Amino acid sequence: MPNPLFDTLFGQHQGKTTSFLQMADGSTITHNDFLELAAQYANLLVQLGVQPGDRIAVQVAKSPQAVAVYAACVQAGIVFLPLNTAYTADEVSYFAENSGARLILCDGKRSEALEPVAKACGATLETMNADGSGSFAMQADVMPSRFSTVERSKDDLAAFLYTSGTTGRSKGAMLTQGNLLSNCKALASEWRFTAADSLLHALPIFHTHGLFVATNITLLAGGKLLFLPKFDLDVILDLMPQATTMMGVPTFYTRLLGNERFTRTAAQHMRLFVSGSAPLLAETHVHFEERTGHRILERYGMTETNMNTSNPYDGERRPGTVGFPLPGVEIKITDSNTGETVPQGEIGEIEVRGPNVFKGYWQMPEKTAEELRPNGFFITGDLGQIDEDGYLHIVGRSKDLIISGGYNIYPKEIELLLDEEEGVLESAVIGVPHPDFGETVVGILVAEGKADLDLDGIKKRIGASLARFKHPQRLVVLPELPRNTMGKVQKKELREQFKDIFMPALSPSPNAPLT
Ligand code: MCA
Ligand code: AMP
Repeated sequence: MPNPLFDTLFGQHQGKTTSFLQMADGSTITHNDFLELAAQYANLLVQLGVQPGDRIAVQVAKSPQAVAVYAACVQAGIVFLPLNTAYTADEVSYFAENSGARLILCDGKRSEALEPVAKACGATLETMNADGSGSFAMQADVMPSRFSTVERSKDDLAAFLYTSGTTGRSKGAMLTQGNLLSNCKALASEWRFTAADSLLHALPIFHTHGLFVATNITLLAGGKLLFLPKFDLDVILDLMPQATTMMGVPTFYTRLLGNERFTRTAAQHMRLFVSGSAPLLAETHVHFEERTGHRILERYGMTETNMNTSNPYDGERRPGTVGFPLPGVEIKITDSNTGETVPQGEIGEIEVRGPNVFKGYWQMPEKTAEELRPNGFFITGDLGQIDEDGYLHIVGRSKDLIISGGYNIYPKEIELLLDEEEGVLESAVIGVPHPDFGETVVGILVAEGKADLDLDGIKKRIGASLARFKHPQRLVVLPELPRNTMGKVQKKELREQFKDIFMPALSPSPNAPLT
């Protein structure tokens, strides 16, 4: 049965004994062994009552088995919904309930916390531990290692990825087979991926970057992933001699530059370093070239659109820019009030159209209509400018978003929790520069009357329902928030006021109490 995504990424490797995944200890899994495991999983999913079009919520550690769950979903026509392992039970509860997940797959250590979540939304709960073991593997073990691929078309849904919103409510971005396939085809070709490539893979696989970019491209090209559970500088440097390419968020590259083992010789044989998910400072780009002779290739994407633009493989990779639209993708810069294209060189809202652009937000037609125009252009919430040579520069964001180490954090979600705290009149959450994560979270509080705020207590209480990476690194009390004449909080002023608190040159101890 035709299933474009499965056939192109996975089916083409049936019977091949070439290695697909290589672990840090040198052990490998061949394409065929991987596909047999995925087929067992697909058989099990069907037996568990999961049908084509159903969603399964997957919050498991990065492992070959976790990738096989993704492959099984594609083969069985099930919508794959990966979740950050840092999410709390409260957060998972929202995603499971909102998506109507039929099954929740989680680490055994989390099953007690997630059992009530599964029960509340009528989902089955199965476990998959970091080593692949658990109730799912146990049942899959006796399943046939062949599965009759479920027919799908390119317009069928393949995955849901939740992205937070300015209102604080996460939205399920519906991605079709065609979205994922068109994008990885464009990228593999632009970045010249072949079966000879070995990609150093230290990104998480619950986001677009690690899954739909790094993994899909490698599958398409028939190459190998040097598959690491997480970013560990020493392991990366140990394995680099075996790699040809690497993809990472800017934090990966600043951390590499901070290590003296990362030399020109260490990187000499590499073919390509790609950066994305957050702005790569032009300064990092320049230091990287000085150290290694390589120019990092920066690209720009979003959960809703996959990748939109890329610096050229052969031409000039221009620091501080995200390059040109990918083949088949259109970019325009518009006036946010009128929606009209602005004159070349001017700053405006970045809009994107192409086969990469998602189908809409799950069960949120109004939100979809706000961001996806009837003519197919998606309003990204990023502000940009196209220079005279056609390179896109991202100059800011019209959406209130913080990107910390490549993870997106929407201030509203944290502000809603802070505002509920006793003694807090109002709050504003901002992102400030951070030497390792690029940006980090600071919460500004205004107390009610003369209330004496217990900042440690507040941190602890709001932390209980927020993933660790969203926790404010600092809470600060101000007598009032700056507002404009319309009464709107001026976050720009706050960002300016606190811009140096974590930057080493001006604040030697980022943990020093703020007065
Ligand atoms: C970990 N921590 C963080 C972050 N990561 N805090 C803020 N921001 C983060 N990004 C916290 C942990 O909770 C922990 O806190 C402490 O830092 C150390 O944790 P550890 O696991 O050791 O962290 P790490 O391994 O050093 O992780 C940093 C990292 C990681 C390698 C930068 O965050 C990472 O892999 N980021 C990549 C994210 C990504 O793939 N983004 C792509 C999104 P404590 O010690 O206090 O408990 S896709 C996307 O954006 C679009 C589509 C695109 O264009 O790609
Ligand atoms: P996400 O919601 O995780 O899909 O994050 C998408 C956002 O990450 C974009 O809207 C941009 O704001 C940001 N982003 C991704 N790549 C880049 C880049 N190369 N430079 C600057 N921002 C980026």
